[in-house]
Amino acid sequence: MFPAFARHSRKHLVAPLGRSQSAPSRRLRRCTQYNASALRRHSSSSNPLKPNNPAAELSTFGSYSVILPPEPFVWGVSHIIPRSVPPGIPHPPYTQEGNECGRESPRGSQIKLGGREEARIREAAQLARSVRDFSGSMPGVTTHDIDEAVHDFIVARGAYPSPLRYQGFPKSCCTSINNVAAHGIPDSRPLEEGDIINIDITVYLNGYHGDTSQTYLVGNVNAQGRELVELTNEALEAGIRVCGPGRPFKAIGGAIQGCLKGKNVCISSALTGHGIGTAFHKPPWIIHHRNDEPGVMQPGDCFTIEPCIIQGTDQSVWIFPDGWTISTENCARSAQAEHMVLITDQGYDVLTR
Ligand SMILES: [Co+2]
Repeated sequence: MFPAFARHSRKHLVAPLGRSQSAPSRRLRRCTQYNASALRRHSSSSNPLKPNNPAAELSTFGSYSVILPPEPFVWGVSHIIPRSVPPGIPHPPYTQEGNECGRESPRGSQIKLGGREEARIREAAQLARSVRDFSGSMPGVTTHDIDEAVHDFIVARGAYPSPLRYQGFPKSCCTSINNVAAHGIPDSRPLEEGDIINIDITVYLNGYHGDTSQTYLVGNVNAQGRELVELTNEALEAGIRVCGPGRPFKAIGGAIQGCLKGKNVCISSALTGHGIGTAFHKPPWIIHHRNDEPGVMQPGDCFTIEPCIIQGTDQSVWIFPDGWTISTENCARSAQAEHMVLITDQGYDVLTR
Protein backbone atom coordinates (compact mmCIF):
# COMPACT_ATOMS: atom_id res chain seq x y z
CA MET A 1 0.00 0.00 0.00
CA PHE A 2 0.89 3.64 -0.21
CA PRO A 3 2.93 5.31 -2.92
CA ALA A 4 6.51 6.08 -2.32
CA PHE A 5 5.84 9.75 -1.80
CA ALA A 6 2.92 9.53 0.57
CA ARG A 7 3.23 12.95 2.14
CA HIS A 8 4.79 15.30 -0.35
CA SER A 9 3.08 13.68 -3.31
CA ARG A 10 -0.22 14.91 -1.95
CA LYS A 11 0.97 18.47 -2.41
CA HIS A 12 2.50 17.61 -5.73
CA LEU A 13 -0.67 15.97 -6.92
CA VAL A 14 -2.86 18.95 -6.18
CA ALA A 15 -0.69 21.70 -7.56
CA PRO A 16 -0.62 20.80 -11.26
CA LEU A 17 -4.39 20.85 -11.46
CA GLY A 18 -4.26 24.62 -11.21
CA ARG A 19 -7.64 24.92 -9.57
CA SER A 20 -9.13 24.65 -6.13
CA GLN A 21 -9.48 21.20 -4.59
CA SER A 22 -13.19 21.54 -4.36
CA ALA A 23 -13.79 22.27 -8.03
CA PRO A 24 -14.59 18.75 -9.23
CA SER A 25 -16.89 18.16 -6.31
CA ARG A 26 -18.84 21.38 -6.84
CA ARG A 27 -19.39 20.50 -10.43
CA LEU A 28 -20.36 16.95 -9.67
CA ARG A 29 -22.17 17.34 -6.39
CA ARG A 30 -25.42 15.91 -7.69
CA CYS A 31 -23.72 13.23 -9.68
CA THR A 32 -23.92 10.32 -7.30
CA GLN A 33 -24.19 7.94 -10.22
CA TYR A 34 -21.87 8.15 -13.18
CA ASN A 35 -23.48 10.59 -15.55
CA ALA A 36 -21.89 11.49 -18.86
CA SER A 37 -23.69 14.81 -19.27
CA ALA A 38 -22.60 16.07 -15.85
CA LEU A 39 -19.07 14.99 -16.51
CA ARG A 40 -19.12 16.66 -19.92
CA ARG A 41 -19.43 20.06 -18.24
CA HIS A 42 -16.55 19.18 -15.99
CA SER A 43 -14.22 18.10 -18.77
CA SER A 44 -11.74 20.52 -20.23
CA SER A 45 -11.03 20.45 -23.95
CA SER A 46 -8.40 23.18 -23.80
CA ASN A 47 -5.83 21.16 -21.86
CA PRO A 48 -3.54 19.49 -24.41
CA LEU A 49 -2.93 16.62 -21.99
CA LYS A 50 -6.61 15.70 -22.00
CA PRO A 51 -8.15 13.44 -24.64
CA ASN A 52 -9.50 15.14 -27.77
CA ASN A 53 -13.06 14.28 -26.90
CA PRO A 54 -13.30 13.57 -23.18
CA ALA A 55 -17.07 13.34 -23.11
CA ALA A 56 -17.08 10.66 -25.80
CA GLU A 57 -14.41 8.78 -23.90
CA LEU A 58 -16.27 9.01 -20.58
CA SER A 59 -19.37 7.54 -22.16
CA THR A 60 -17.45 4.30 -22.73
CA PHE A 61 -16.61 3.72 -19.05
CA GLY A 62 -19.88 2.02 -18.04
CA SER A 63 -22.26 2.85 -15.20
CA TYR A 64 -21.16 3.03 -11.56
CA SER A 65 -21.46 5.15 -8.43
CA VAL A 66 -19.07 8.07 -8.18
CA ILE A 67 -17.41 8.58 -4.81
CA LEU A 68 -17.23 12.21 -3.69
CA PRO A 69 -16.25 13.82 -0.39
CA PRO A 70 -19.14 14.43 2.00
CA GLU A 71 -20.39 18.01 2.16
CA PRO A 72 -19.95 20.29 3.93
CA PHE A 73 -16.26 19.52 3.62
CA VAL A 74 -14.32 18.44 6.67
CA TRP A 75 -10.64 19.19 6.31
CA GLY A 76 -8.12 16.62 7.43
CA VAL A 77 -8.77 13.49 9.48
CA SER A 78 -8.32 14.66 13.06
CA HIS A 79 -12.02 14.01 13.72
CA ILE A 80 -11.54 10.27 13.10
CA ILE A 81 -10.58 8.32 16.21
CA PRO A 82 -8.00 5.62 15.44
CA ARG A 83 -8.55 2.09 16.73
CA SER A 84 -6.20 0.96 19.45
CA VAL A 85 -3.64 -1.81 19.33
CA PRO A 86 -2.73 -3.60 22.57
CA PRO A 87 0.57 -2.32 23.97
CA GLY A 88 1.98 -5.86 24.03
CA ILE A 89 2.06 -5.87 20.20
CA PRO A 90 5.22 -4.24 18.79
CA HIS A 91 4.35 -0.90 17.13
CA PRO A 92 6.36 0.53 14.22
CA PRO A 93 8.56 3.53 15.11
CA TYR A 94 6.37 6.09 13.32
CA THR A 95 3.62 5.60 15.91
CA GLN A 96 5.83 6.97 18.67
CA GLU A 97 5.31 10.43 20.07
CA GLY A 98 7.43 12.96 18.22
CA ASN A 99 7.85 10.70 15.21
CA GLU A 100 4.40 11.14 13.65
CA CYS A 101 5.84 12.20 10.32
CA GLY A 102 6.58 8.61 9.51
CA ARG A 103 10.34 8.76 9.88
CA GLU A 104 11.69 5.25 9.86
CA SER A 105 15.16 3.97 10.47
CA PRO A 106 16.98 3.80 7.14
CA ARG A 107 18.32 0.32 7.82
CA GLY A 108 19.82 -1.69 4.99
CA SER A 109 17.84 -1.74 1.80
CA GLN A 110 18.29 -5.47 1.32
CA ILE A 111 17.10 -8.63 3.01
CA LYS A 112 19.86 -11.05 4.00
CA LEU A 113 18.87 -14.25 2.22
CA GLY A 114 18.83 -17.62 3.91
CA GLY A 115 18.52 -16.37 7.49
CA ARG A 116 16.15 -14.98 10.08
CA GLU A 117 15.55 -11.74 8.14
CA GLU A 118 14.25 -13.62 5.13
CA ALA A 119 12.08 -15.87 7.29
CA ARG A 120 10.55 -12.86 9.03
CA ILE A 121 9.70 -10.88 5.92
CA ARG A 122 8.16 -14.00 4.42
CA GLU A 123 6.00 -14.39 7.53
CA ALA A 124 4.87 -10.75 7.40
CA ALA A 125 4.05 -11.06 3.69
CA GLN A 126 2.09 -14.27 4.22
CA LEU A 127 0.08 -12.71 7.03
CA ALA A 128 -0.72 -9.73 4.76
CA ARG A 129 -1.83 -12.19 2.06
CA SER A 130 -4.17 -14.00 4.41
CA VAL A 131 -5.68 -10.69 5.59
CA ARG A 132 -6.10 -9.59 1.96
CA ASP A 133 -7.93 -12.79 1.05
CA PHE A 134 -10.03 -12.66 4.21
CA SER A 135 -11.04 -9.04 3.53
CA GLY A 136 -12.10 -9.92 0.01
CA SER A 137 -14.80 -12.23 1.28
CA MET A 138 -16.90 -9.49 2.84
CA PRO A 139 -19.34 -8.00 0.28
CA GLY A 140 -22.42 -6.04 1.30
CA VAL A 141 -20.86 -4.34 4.29
CA THR A 142 -19.52 -0.86 4.98
CA THR A 143 -15.85 -0.09 4.58
CA HIS A 144 -15.90 0.74 8.28
CA ASP A 145 -16.91 -2.90 8.93
CA ILE A 146 -14.07 -4.09 6.69
CA ASP A 147 -11.61 -1.90 8.59
CA GLU A 148 -12.82 -3.28 11.92
CA ALA A 149 -12.61 -6.91 10.78
CA VAL A 150 -9.18 -6.38 9.23
CA HIS A 151 -7.91 -4.64 12.36
CA ASP A 152 -9.14 -7.40 14.66
CA PHE A 153 -7.78 -10.14 12.37
CA ILE A 154 -4.31 -8.56 12.33
CA VAL A 155 -4.16 -7.78 16.05
CA ALA A 156 -5.36 -11.31 16.92
CA ARG A 157 -2.26 -12.61 15.17
CA GLY A 158 0.11 -10.42 17.18
CA ALA A 159 0.72 -7.91 14.38
CA TYR A 160 0.15 -4.16 13.95
CA PRO A 161 -1.88 -2.75 11.01
CA SER A 162 0.83 -0.59 9.42
CA PRO A 163 -1.40 2.16 7.91
CA LEU A 164 -2.78 3.05 11.34
CA ARG A 165 -1.21 6.40 12.31
CA TYR A 166 1.28 6.25 9.44
CA GLN A 167 1.82 9.96 8.75
CA GLY A 168 -1.49 10.51 10.53
CA PHE A 169 -3.59 8.02 8.51
CA PRO A 170 -6.55 7.27 10.79
CA LYS A 171 -7.58 3.72 9.80
CA SER A 172 -6.10 0.23 9.68
CA CYS A 173 -6.40 -0.34 5.92
CA CYS A 174 -7.23 1.62 2.77
CA THR A 175 -10.47 1.03 0.89
CA SER A 176 -10.62 2.68 -2.55
CA ILE A 177 -13.89 2.40 -4.46
CA ASN A 178 -14.58 3.04 -8.18
CA ASN A 179 -13.09 6.47 -9.05
CA VAL A 180 -10.93 6.50 -5.92
CA ALA A 181 -7.47 5.47 -7.08
CA ALA A 182 -5.82 5.00 -3.68
CA HIS A 183 -5.79 5.86 0.03
CA GLY A 184 -9.56 5.79 0.48
CA ILE A 185 -10.44 6.04 4.17
CA PRO A 186 -12.93 3.43 5.44
CA ASP A 187 -16.26 5.06 6.31
CA SER A 188 -19.96 4.32 6.77
CA ARG A 189 -20.86 3.91 3.07
CA PRO A 190 -22.17 0.39 2.42
CA LEU A 191 -20.70 -1.35 -0.59
CA GLU A 192 -23.09 -1.31 -3.54
CA GLU A 193 -23.77 -3.89 -6.19
CA GLY A 194 -21.46 -3.05 -9.09
CA ASP A 195 -18.70 -1.36 -7.05
CA ILE A 196 -15.08 -2.26 -7.48
CA ILE A 197 -13.06 -1.86 -4.28
CA ASN A 198 -9.36 -2.02 -3.71
CA ILE A 199 -8.49 -3.21 -0.21
CA ASP A 200 -4.88 -2.42 0.64
CA ILE A 201 -3.42 -4.31 3.58
CA THR A 202 -0.12 -3.81 5.34
CA VAL A 203 0.90 -5.57 8.53
CA TYR A 204 3.90 -5.09 10.84
CA LEU A 205 4.96 -8.44 12.27
CA ASN A 206 8.16 -9.18 14.20
CA GLY A 207 9.76 -5.97 12.92
CA TYR A 208 8.89 -6.41 9.22
CA HIS A 209 6.15 -4.99 7.04
CA GLY A 210 4.08 -7.14 4.66
CA ASP A 211 2.12 -5.21 2.00
CA THR A 212 -0.40 -6.36 -0.60
CA SER A 213 -3.66 -5.26 -2.22
CA GLN A 214 -6.34 -6.47 -4.57
CA THR A 215 -9.36 -4.94 -6.27
CA TYR A 216 -12.54 -6.90 -5.59
CA LEU A 217 -15.81 -6.97 -7.51
CA VAL A 218 -18.93 -6.33 -5.45
CA GLY A 219 -21.72 -8.49 -6.88
CA ASN A 220 -22.43 -7.94 -10.55
CA VAL A 221 -19.88 -5.53 -12.03
CA ASN A 222 -20.31 -4.39 -15.62
CA ALA A 223 -17.97 -5.54 -18.38
CA GLN A 224 -15.91 -2.35 -18.36
CA GLY A 225 -15.24 -2.68 -14.62
CA ARG A 226 -14.38 -6.37 -14.88
CA GLU A 227 -12.02 -5.71 -17.76
CA LEU A 228 -10.27 -2.93 -15.83
CA VAL A 229 -9.62 -5.26 -12.89
CA GLU A 230 -8.45 -8.08 -15.17
CA LEU A 231 -6.07 -5.77 -17.03
CA THR A 232 -4.69 -4.49 -13.73
CA ASN A 233 -3.84 -8.01 -12.58
CA GLU A 234 -2.33 -8.85 -15.96
CA ALA A 235 -0.23 -5.69 -15.75
CA LEU A 236 0.99 -6.64 -12.28
CA GLU A 237 1.95 -10.13 -13.49
CA ALA A 238 3.74 -8.68 -16.52
CA GLY A 239 5.77 -6.46 -14.19
CA ILE A 240 6.62 -9.39 -11.92
CA ARG A 241 7.77 -11.64 -14.78
CA VAL A 242 10.69 -9.37 -15.74
CA CYS A 243 12.17 -9.41 -12.22
CA GLY A 244 15.39 -11.22 -11.37
CA PRO A 245 19.00 -10.65 -10.34
CA GLY A 246 20.81 -8.42 -12.83
CA ARG A 247 17.56 -7.20 -14.42
CA PRO A 248 17.00 -3.43 -14.67
CA PHE A 249 14.25 -1.94 -12.50
CA LYS A 250 13.01 0.02 -15.51
CA ALA A 251 12.01 -3.28 -17.16
CA ILE A 252 9.02 -3.40 -14.81
CA GLY A 253 7.46 -0.21 -16.15
CA GLY A 254 8.28 -1.19 -19.70
CA ALA A 255 6.59 -4.57 -19.30
CA ILE A 256 3.48 -3.07 -17.71
CA GLN A 257 3.09 -0.44 -20.40
CA GLY A 258 3.69 -3.06 -23.09
CA CYS A 259 1.03 -5.31 -21.59
CA LEU A 260 -1.56 -2.52 -21.74
CA LYS A 261 -0.75 -1.36 -25.26
CA GLY A 262 -3.88 -0.89 -27.35
CA LYS A 263 -6.19 -1.01 -24.30
CA ASN A 264 -8.37 1.92 -23.32
CA VAL A 265 -6.58 2.49 -20.00
CA CYS A 266 -3.67 4.51 -18.65
CA ILE A 267 -1.14 4.00 -15.86
CA SER A 268 -1.05 6.41 -12.93
CA SER A 269 2.40 7.95 -12.70
CA ALA A 270 1.51 9.44 -9.30
CA LEU A 271 1.69 6.13 -7.45
CA THR A 272 4.81 4.00 -7.23
CA GLY A 273 5.87 0.71 -5.71
CA HIS A 274 8.55 0.80 -3.03
CA GLY A 275 11.21 -1.10 -1.20
CA ILE A 276 9.94 -2.71 2.01
CA GLY A 277 11.36 -4.50 5.04
CA THR A 278 11.89 -3.06 8.50
CA ALA A 279 10.69 0.22 6.93
CA PHE A 280 7.24 0.54 5.34
CA HIS A 281 8.52 2.56 2.36
CA LYS A 282 12.07 2.96 1.16
CA PRO A 283 14.03 2.83 -2.09
CA PRO A 284 13.93 1.42 -4.67
CA TRP A 285 10.88 3.32 -5.94
CA ILE A 286 9.17 1.22 -8.59
CA ILE A 287 7.79 3.16 -11.55
CA HIS A 288 4.94 1.43 -13.35
CA HIS A 289 5.14 3.17 -16.73
CA ARG A 290 7.91 3.19 -19.31
CA ASN A 291 10.89 5.01 -17.82
CA ASP A 292 14.63 5.37 -17.98
CA GLU A 293 15.56 5.18 -14.33
CA PRO A 294 18.91 3.53 -13.57
CA GLY A 295 19.34 0.59 -11.19
CA VAL A 296 19.62 -3.16 -11.38
CA MET A 297 17.95 -5.74 -9.13
CA GLN A 298 20.21 -7.61 -6.70
CA PRO A 299 19.58 -10.76 -4.67
CA GLY A 300 17.95 -9.67 -1.40
CA ASP A 301 16.09 -6.68 -2.89
CA CYS A 302 12.51 -6.70 -1.63
CA PHE A 303 9.94 -4.32 -3.11
CA THR A 304 6.31 -3.96 -4.09
CA ILE A 305 4.86 -3.70 -7.58
CA GLU A 306 1.43 -2.04 -7.43
CA PRO A 307 0.23 -0.56 -10.73
CA CYS A 308 -2.77 1.73 -10.51
CA ILE A 309 -4.66 1.50 -13.81
CA ILE A 310 -7.27 4.06 -14.87
CA GLN A 311 -10.01 3.88 -17.51
CA GLY A 312 -9.34 6.02 -20.59
CA THR A 313 -6.41 8.27 -21.41
CA ASP A 314 -6.54 10.90 -18.65
CA GLN A 315 -4.61 9.98 -15.50
CA SER A 316 -5.19 13.33 -13.72
CA VAL A 317 -6.08 13.01 -10.04
CA TRP A 318 -7.09 15.27 -7.18
CA ILE A 319 -7.11 14.89 -3.39
CA PHE A 320 -10.24 15.05 -1.27
CA PRO A 321 -10.36 17.60 1.59
CA ASP A 322 -9.44 14.77 3.99
CA GLY A 323 -5.91 15.10 2.61
CA TRP A 324 -5.63 11.41 1.76
CA THR A 325 -8.24 10.13 -0.69
CA ILE A 326 -6.92 10.24 -4.25
CA SER A 327 -9.64 10.33 -6.92
CA THR A 328 -9.36 10.51 -10.66
CA GLU A 329 -10.19 14.03 -11.76
CA ASN A 330 -12.72 12.96 -14.39
CA CYS A 331 -14.19 10.27 -12.09
CA ALA A 332 -13.07 7.40 -14.33
CA ARG A 333 -12.69 4.16 -12.43
CA SER A 334 -9.30 3.02 -11.20
CA ALA A 335 -8.08 -0.41 -10.09
CA GLN A 336 -4.90 -1.48 -8.33
CA ALA A 337 -3.22 -4.75 -7.38
CA GLU A 338 -0.06 -5.21 -5.35
CA HIS A 339 2.44 -7.95 -4.59
CA MET A 340 5.75 -8.06 -2.74
CA VAL A 341 8.67 -9.44 -4.73
CA LEU A 342 11.94 -10.77 -3.27
CA ILE A 343 14.90 -11.08 -5.63
CA THR A 344 16.76 -14.34 -5.03
CA ASP A 345 20.04 -15.73 -6.38
CA GLN A 346 18.18 -17.64 -9.07
CA GLY A 347 15.21 -15.40 -9.87
CA TYR A 348 12.42 -14.03 -7.71
CA ASP A 349 9.75 -15.07 -5.24
CA VAL A 350 6.36 -13.40 -4.90
CA LEU A 351 5.99 -13.30 -1.12
CA THR A 352 2.29 -12.38 -1.06
CA ARG A 353 0.87 -15.17 -3.28
CO1 LIG B 1 2.63 -0.63 -1.07
